Amino acid sequence: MKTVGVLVVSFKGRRHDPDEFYELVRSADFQIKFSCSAAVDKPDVRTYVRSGKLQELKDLIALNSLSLLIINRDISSSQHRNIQRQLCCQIIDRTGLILNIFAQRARSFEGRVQVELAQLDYLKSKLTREWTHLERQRGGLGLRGPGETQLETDRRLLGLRIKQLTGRLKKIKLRRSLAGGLRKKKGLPTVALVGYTNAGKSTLFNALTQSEVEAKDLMFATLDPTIRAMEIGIDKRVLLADTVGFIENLPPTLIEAFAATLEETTKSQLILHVVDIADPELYERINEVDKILKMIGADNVPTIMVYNKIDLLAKGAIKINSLALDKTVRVEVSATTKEGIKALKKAIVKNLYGAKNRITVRLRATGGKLRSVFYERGVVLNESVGTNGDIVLTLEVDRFDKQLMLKYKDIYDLVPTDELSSYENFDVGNIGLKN
Ligand SMILES: Nc1nc2c(ncn2[C@@H]2O[C@H](COP(=O)(O)OP(=O)(O)OP(=O)(O)O)[C@@H](O)[C@H]2O)c(=O)[nH]1
Ligand SMILES: [Mg+2]
Repeated sequence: MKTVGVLVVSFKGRRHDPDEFYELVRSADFQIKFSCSAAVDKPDVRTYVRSGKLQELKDLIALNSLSLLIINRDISSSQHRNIQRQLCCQIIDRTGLILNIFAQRARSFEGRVQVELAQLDYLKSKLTREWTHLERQRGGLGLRGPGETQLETDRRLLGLRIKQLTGRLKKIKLRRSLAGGLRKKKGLPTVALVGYTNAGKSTLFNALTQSEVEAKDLMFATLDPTIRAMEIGIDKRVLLADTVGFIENLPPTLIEAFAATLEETTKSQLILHVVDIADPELYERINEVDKILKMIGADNVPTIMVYNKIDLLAKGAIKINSLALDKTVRVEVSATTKEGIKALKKAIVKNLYGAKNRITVRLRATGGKLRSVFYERGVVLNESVGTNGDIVLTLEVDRFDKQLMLKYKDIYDLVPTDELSSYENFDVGNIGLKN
């Protein structure tokens, strides 16, 4: 484990809790030798903190004979360069730290490509005249184009690699969307676990699917999405996706690189937003996650708020029900003791499938396939033959069946029946009633 020094910068008049940052440092497998804090009005343009602070840092670094300092903020390339030069040690800023963790965690091919892409993007932003790392590489390769300066060469090489990786990601994404199409054909809806890092998504995933994916008291323990089937009631299976956790000010380069993975969330039929109920910054975290969901275009997916870790609350403590004012569906669970898991499954069923409605449809000549789909899904109550030889089916369908029916809306008619009330409930506009 490498030992490091950390610099915690806070802005005067604004509260800052460094715990999350320490957690990040620990999650990157670094051991903190010293932590030095600085309160500033605004960052110094050249060195982020004042020269007095830099001197203090220099002494601490020498005293502990360290070669790495981690800063809890993002700094510009020139600040990076200036601080590095003055302290004579390597500097990592917040985005660099998060990228570092992601690089350690990436297992799948896609994950590794995504992280490398984000790293290159980050490097590009830090690429300055002083950048020497790539220069050394180039020396051996002799790739400089005619009339190019070193900096131009480096930029060009980075650009090439970025282009190559982006192309690769596109291919992976295509494959993923094909797989997604296959899943849809099987008629299984997808439910995505989403939430702040360390909220307990993977533990909950294991509890819901009886699997054993890695769940750890580390930030960003999960990087690659995992999808498993989950039984939720008789004859009902859905696909559950465990996804990468979010964090405040998630570096944009990461969001971009992970867009394909995050699509799992955007395209899902239901989101389980997992929250650590024992987290003192609960509401800030919820807001942060909502913000990112919006950014990736998943804010319209129906959501259940899952308040996890209720075992950590003292018995009789005020739970979220009396605290939260929003109208969304809420369930309280403990992924470790499994309390509330049944209620959660019920909420999922209710949310995905909704109430059932009875409808009658008349299939046209081409409707044989749809008839077998109905039978496969077990929604047929009655079948008869209409006057002109059409097949007339009475069905009991839920919201998910209705979505499936949309696909076939050209090969059947809804038949008006006496049960007008259930007809109205059916939300016919949605599936294209022929009149
Ligand atoms: N007491 C208690 N601890 C829990 C519960 N659920 C999860 N944890 C713990 O919380 C920590 C984080 O759990 P994970 O399931 O890895 O969290 P995650 O949301 O998947 O985290 P990332 O993948 O890092 O985003 C682990 O140490 C779990 O054991 C719970 O219901 N009660
Ligand atoms: Mg996880």
